[in-house]
Amino acid sequence: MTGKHTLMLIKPNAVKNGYAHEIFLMVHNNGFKILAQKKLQLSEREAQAFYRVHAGKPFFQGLVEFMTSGPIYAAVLEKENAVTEWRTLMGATDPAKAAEGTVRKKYAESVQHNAVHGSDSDENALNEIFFFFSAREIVNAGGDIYQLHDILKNEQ
Ligand code: IDP
Ligand code: MG
Repeated sequence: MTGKHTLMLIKPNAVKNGYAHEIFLMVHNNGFKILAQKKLQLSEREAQAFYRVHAGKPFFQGLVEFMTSGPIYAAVLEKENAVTEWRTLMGATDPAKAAEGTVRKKYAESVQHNAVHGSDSDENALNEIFFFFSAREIVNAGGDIYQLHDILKNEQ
């Protein structure tokens, strides 16, 4: 495990509300390198696959509908201890419980419409990064080649 990378999504509500730029700035100002990023809209099958660990939960169908409702940003963030660092800056899933100064405290509207996603482990981070980005895209993004090598090694 590298521990240096995580996947961030900026969810449809935050993009629609015009917060994407401010969220990228918060990420940058907190010492993350934005290694690669893209704007896209998820299909139903993609959203179901990305959130498959939640399949069967009462909020699953609503989550898929929400996540496919408009464009999102996907980004690979790089920092020491990236998964924990980004989850700390992102804040709690429920914005009512999110700490002051976190992204969700500022920009989330509800538990479902909570503005951003972050991976929850190094292993999931690698899987989620490669759900959205090819190795070629990451290499072409110009990240630190030794750290990239760690990512690619972990993909095997
Ligand atoms: P996380 O995004 O903080 O990791 P997870 O438990 O992995 O939280 O849930 C994934 C996403 O599913 C949440 O970010 C949120 O959008 C949605 N979600 C989670 N729990 C609920 C709920 O109780 N009601 C509605 N949506 C939920
Ligand atoms: Mg999660």
